[in-house]
Amino acid sequence: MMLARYKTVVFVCFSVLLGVKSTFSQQRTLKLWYDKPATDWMREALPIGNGYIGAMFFGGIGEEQIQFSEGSLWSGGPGANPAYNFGNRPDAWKYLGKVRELIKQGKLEEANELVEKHMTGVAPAKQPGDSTDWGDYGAQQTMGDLFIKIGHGQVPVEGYRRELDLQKAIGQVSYSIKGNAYYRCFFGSYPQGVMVYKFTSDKAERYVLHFNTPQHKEKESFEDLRYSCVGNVPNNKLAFETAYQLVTDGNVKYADGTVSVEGAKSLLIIHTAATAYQMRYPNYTGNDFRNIVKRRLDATKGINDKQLFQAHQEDYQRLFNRVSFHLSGHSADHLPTDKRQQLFFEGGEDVGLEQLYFQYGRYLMIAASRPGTMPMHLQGKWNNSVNPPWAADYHTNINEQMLYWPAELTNLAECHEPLIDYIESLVEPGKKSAHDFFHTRGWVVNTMNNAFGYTAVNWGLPWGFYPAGAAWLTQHVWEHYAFNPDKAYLRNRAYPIMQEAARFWIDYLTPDAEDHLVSSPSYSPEHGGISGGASMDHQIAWDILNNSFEAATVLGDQSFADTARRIRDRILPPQVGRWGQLQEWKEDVDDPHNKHRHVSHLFALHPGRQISPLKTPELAEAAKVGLEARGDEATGWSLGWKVNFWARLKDGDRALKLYKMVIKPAGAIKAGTGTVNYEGDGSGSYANLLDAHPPFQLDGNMGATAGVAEMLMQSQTGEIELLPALPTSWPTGEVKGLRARGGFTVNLKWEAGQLKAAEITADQTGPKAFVYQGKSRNIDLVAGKKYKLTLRDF
Ligand code: FUC
Repeated sequence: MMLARYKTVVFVCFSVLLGVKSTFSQQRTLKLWYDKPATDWMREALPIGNGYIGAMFFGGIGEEQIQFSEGSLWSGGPGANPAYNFGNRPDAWKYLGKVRELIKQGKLEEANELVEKHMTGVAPAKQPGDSTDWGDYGAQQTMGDLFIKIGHGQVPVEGYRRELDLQKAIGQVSYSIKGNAYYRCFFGSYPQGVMVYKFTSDKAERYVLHFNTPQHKEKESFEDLRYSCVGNVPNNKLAFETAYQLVTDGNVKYADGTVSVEGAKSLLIIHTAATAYQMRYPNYTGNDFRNIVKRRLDATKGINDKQLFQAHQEDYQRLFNRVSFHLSGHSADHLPTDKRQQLFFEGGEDVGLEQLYFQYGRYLMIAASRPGTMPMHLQGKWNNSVNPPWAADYHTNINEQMLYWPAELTNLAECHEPLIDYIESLVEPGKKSAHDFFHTRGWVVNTMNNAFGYTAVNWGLPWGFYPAGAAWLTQHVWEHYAFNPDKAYLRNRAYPIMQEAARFWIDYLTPDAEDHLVSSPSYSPEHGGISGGASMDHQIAWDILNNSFEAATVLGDQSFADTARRIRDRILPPQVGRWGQLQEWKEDVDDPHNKHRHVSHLFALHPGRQISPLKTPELAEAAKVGLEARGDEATGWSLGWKVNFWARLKDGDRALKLYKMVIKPAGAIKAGTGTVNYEGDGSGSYANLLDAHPPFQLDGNMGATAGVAEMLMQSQTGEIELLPALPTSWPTGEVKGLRARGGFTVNLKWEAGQLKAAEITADQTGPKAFVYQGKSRNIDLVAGKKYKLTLRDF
């Protein structure tokens, strides 16, 4: 340890003397930093969070703006409309037979018309006077902004720096005015359920605090240095409280919602918020939010900011430090992140930025998704609007799942839990939707899902028709077990959800002329129209039945295992078409020039496991043909998905090319407009490294982080494959703490493009196969004991 530190110091000194930048990664800082304040929320402000609350700070000189949102603050649901019925249409299923018949006869237009008329869900209803876009479907809501005016005002400052430190999960702003230093520090504490904002200065300062919100303020109060605002969402009257406790050496006054602090060298703001929302069908209310706010703030009494910080550090680093990732090569940490990103785009080497972006995904997940909090939505937990793009909801035709792809792979299993809770909460409303629309057992969700169990087919055709969303979500429920084999979890929580998701498909699939089971009506997400036999449905049905078969086998439920396997094996297998492509539909109608962002028919390659170069090389080749044809350019999340596809196809260089396209400045190719763009113009990442669809969607960040893990290790085929898609420009590096299915923690070191050492720790005793460059090696592992593999072992 001492020696390592000594070497580091010597190396840094040498580097400085020689005027070269460090080529070894240990000194890299994992910081995003800028030399000016943010002026744009989406592109520049920096995200912090405590799982419950997502906040963005701007670092303005004369005024700090902290915008925040609590994950459960939603418009819509029963509170917005007493007739809200989760979108369901109880008679929809009566048209299913006719639709199927029309599809069989090739009358697709008529089938589409019938589905549109009778089998789509109830559109969002608006009450008189409701000015929101989403009516009783609702949208995730901003809670508002805390503005903090600083006495010195908007004046010239020296040495301005605004940063986000991923190692510590803190935001910082520093500068000086005529030799007097000013410093701000911001962080979110999950254990305490609070956000902490600290302002200090050499010179006593004046601060004026004001909370602005587009929601309805019912009552503001100030007592014992505690500000509170109780309010509600105008659309559904969902109640909330946000409050902050001040700790300061200054004099504090309160009048009309404004708090002023005079003569303070130190101002500590401990902030929290909660809502009446409860994730419980059918009412979704009843949370004792006022008590929660009080309890959280009372619990910080007598604790100083150092102790708050300490508790946050311990909590955060326990998760974050599980994975380290270092690449040998040039790192431009000395440049502000926006400049660095631009140079990188222009072709400058910056493996440090590649490391940073990977870890940023992990940081964002820890900040946005912790046990007991809402699942991440399209923007994670960060939303500054009452009408956010796509309602900032839970989209299940790719986005919600992608948000959680890195959870298990990058050793953040706990962060997966909010998604699993959410999935569990969808089963009951989803059963009603399955019954009403399809007359089946089991449960469904469709394309867009809200916080209030809207599991119906959505109100627009064809985009809203997507019952496969449930089985795809359920893959996460299974994977949580696959990575952390805990039979009690499997039996008590996962299996019931899985069985119900499988039952929908057991009932829904129908035999074709060759006696294969096909999905009809079906729809390949946001591409084409309703038809019979969209490949993605078959692949997802295969996945849930395959996973259910394995789960049933583990739990000794022979009868369900037999059923799941029998149905699985009758599903129409992936088809290869006339130009060698994996078919998107049952019919060989794919257009080789089509560049659509959804690459749904490659689900079986990723995140599924039906296709792999190792087990099904011909199908993997057909997937590659299809992927080549789609091209690289795409919206943010689609680029992220393609990193994963290429990693699974073991083409590390192509995966890295796509990864770089995710990181490139958004709009670097054509001007990003900040508005929705489906063609890929303006995709990449903003200066704050949040991914641009455009606009901002967090799924691209998470897809990219997962993609890097897939480049370094894979375990979906049963073996653990080491460095399956190592790019040539990452010749030397090290990753520690990745997780593999079966419950393994893996550290990898490589040099000159070759494996140097793999260190494996198993959660459970048993044999395991490891693969490196096509060669396999079996080891008998004992739980908790470290095993080392080197190049010579293969
Ligand atoms: C899916 C995608 C869109 C967008 C939306 C939030 O429907 O097709 O591109 O990402 O989700």
